[in-house]
Amino acid sequence: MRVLLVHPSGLMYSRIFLRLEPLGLELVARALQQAGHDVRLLDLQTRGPDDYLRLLDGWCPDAVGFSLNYLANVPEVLELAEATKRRAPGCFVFAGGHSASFIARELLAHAGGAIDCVVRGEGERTAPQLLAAAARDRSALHALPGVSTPAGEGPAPALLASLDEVLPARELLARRRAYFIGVLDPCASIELTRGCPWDCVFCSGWTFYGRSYRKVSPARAAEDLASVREPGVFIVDDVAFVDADHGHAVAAEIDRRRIRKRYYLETRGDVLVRNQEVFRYWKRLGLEYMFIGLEAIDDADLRSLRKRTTLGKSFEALEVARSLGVTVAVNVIADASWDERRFAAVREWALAVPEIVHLTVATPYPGTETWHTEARQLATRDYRLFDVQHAVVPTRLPLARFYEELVRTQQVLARKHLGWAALRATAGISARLLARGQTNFVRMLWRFNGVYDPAALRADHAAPCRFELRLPEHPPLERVDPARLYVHQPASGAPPPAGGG
Ligand code: B12
Ligand code: SF4
Repeated sequence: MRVLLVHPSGLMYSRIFLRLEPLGLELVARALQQAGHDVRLLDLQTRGPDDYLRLLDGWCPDAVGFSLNYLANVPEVLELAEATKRRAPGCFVFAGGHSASFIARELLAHAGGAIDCVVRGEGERTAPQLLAAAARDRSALHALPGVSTPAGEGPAPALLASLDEVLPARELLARRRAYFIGVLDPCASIELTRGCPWDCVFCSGWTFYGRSYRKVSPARAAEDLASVREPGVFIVDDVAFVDADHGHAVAAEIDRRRIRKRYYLETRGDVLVRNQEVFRYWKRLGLEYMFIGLEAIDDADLRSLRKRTTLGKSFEALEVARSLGVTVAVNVIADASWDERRFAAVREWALAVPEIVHLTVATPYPGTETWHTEARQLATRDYRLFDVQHAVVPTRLPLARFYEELVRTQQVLARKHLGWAALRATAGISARLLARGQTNFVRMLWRFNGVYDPAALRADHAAPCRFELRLPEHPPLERVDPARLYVHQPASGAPPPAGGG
């Protein structure tokens, strides 16, 4: 079959700080190639909808698969699916990815026949099975594990036994130089582990994989990395180096093969404190940027998010990170209940620390516990606003005022590391990048005010809305049974220990 895989356009956040390759889709692409399909990949983060329609009309794929990791991309994918069926009624349209997996049934209902089926969970095994079955008979697809169609839902998909079997089809992506994060420009992505053993209430990273945690073998990780041409590498793991021995083994393999890259990774503060040595090793290998999910700057908030760590541990982590000499970015989650004083306190704190501080807005998502405890209070159900930059639950401050405070705070934080100050601090790097024709980083330094604008954020709430998120079918719950949220059911019922108290 001719199969076209499509990643939707980038969200607000990625218009400034970064744009990264769709690694999940590249893995699905390789698995489909291994099953004998002719596969093309189109990334609408770097291309326009016209490019999609041209490819659809010109190449005439037998099947089109959309990646839907982000809830905010749902309306775009629904409209592309509708356009696909209008132009090519026989084309088999399917969708998969993180968010699609949690809202499979409602996605199919919105699509009204424009999406033939949704793949829940990992796509490497299910997508080839699905297309093989679709080539024979499209009427019984809903019996397959991890597949939902308007006719019904197959059982929960099994987790892949090994992450080593499929390497990403990176060569299928044109415009690879468009992918970057900060000064890592251009930048590729790599996965060393999959899943997370913690269980924060606002996060669906752990419920997707049934709170499992799996590792790529060091040999496979190094082989993948050796094939990467970009000098920068984004490690997509939810929490890097939870298992220090694995982190060491991968580093040793990379070291042995003399692979030299510059890395960005995300981790938890308590993991960094506990496993300092492995981070030091990676620093020697080229670790430059680290994102630590701080989420809150007071202990009561950390407890309510079930972060299973303390503020003391977070601050200790910042000390460790500083001692390593890597650039650190942290995230704080702004709650709808915040007033002017709270925003001011965050600004004050953020200006006092040397780290880059990001501020996102607390957002209940399908697949999270907060979705089942708080979704009923939503102020909007417009998918496009579920991007952690908009307030989707009622704010204590009037909404316009909330956005003014939010953007003011973000501006203060951004001024620390964007604009002239950053250009001065990174003058050498900027000049080298420009000389190589890499302009993503330098352009990023100027984009902030064009993208973050309180009036525009407010106006987004008034935009006509065709597709609305469905609420849970039950009243808000006091407690949620996590297993009911899982996309993949882990082999053994018991989750691995998360540690960190
Ligand atoms: C890396 C990452 C990013 C990268 C994006 C890279 C990219 N271009 O895709 C960056 C840093 C840019 C990013 C940004 C954001 N992210 Co992000 N991100 C992740 C993260 C940590 C890992 C994703 C990943 O690459 N995994 C590895 C690959 C192999 O897995 P995968 O993509 O899921 O693909 C597998 C399956 O999903 C499936 N699959 C995927 N696509 C398809 C398509 C088909 C057809 C099929 C059959 C199967 C299939 O098969 C793949 C192989 O098994 C996830 C958390 C997570 N654990 O998933 C959050 C996550 C997806 N991000 C999230 C959020 C909120 C954001 C932001 C909105 C945050 C912000 N601060 O503004 C932005 C929005 C960016 C945008 N879209 O423009 C949320 C999504 C919430 C939601 N429900 O919408 C997640 C779940 C984090 C969380 N714990 O809450 N993110
Ligand atoms: S530690 Fe990070 S990835 Fe894991 S559950 Fe908490 S927020 Fe999600």
